[in-house]
Amino acid sequence: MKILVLNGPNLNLLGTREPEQYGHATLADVQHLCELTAKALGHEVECFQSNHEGELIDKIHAYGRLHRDGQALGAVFNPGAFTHTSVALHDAIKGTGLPVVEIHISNVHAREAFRHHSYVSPVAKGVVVGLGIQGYALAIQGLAGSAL
Ligand code: CA2
Repeated sequence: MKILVLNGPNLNLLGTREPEQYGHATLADVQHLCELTAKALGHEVECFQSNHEGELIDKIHAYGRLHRDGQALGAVFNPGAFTHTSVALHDAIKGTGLPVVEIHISNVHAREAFRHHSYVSPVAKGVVVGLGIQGYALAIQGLAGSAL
């Protein structure tokens, strides 16, 4: 089955700045970790990153159709700063019924107050926060386990 690993705005900068917040790993390292994790569970990942809200919504719609047709388990989604602003992403996840595990590399609850609210969490199956890029692997395991 396919699993979408979806990353939102500025996550293409991983590993280039703010290592105290996000570590030294790059988005390519995240992709490699996700591919290995999914393969060990008998699944395959597609990794997609965009800085544009509409492109993230289009990808959620596409995977909503794949999920409905029995070809995708769901998505692991780090919406970046759109987490805290996007009713449109909330509606896309709710409207498609795509199972989504939300993941944040940093512990958003230990940071600024504006990062404490997520529009995605109420429509996510689960949330992984503050465990670094290892959180992506845990989110994949959670998604795969909850589909059993
Ligand atoms: O902790 C996370 O994973 C976040 O989703 C990351 C977002 C932030 O807005 C959320 O509140 C929490 C920011 C992603 C930007 O990533 C960068 C990485 C390196 C350098 C600059 C930005």
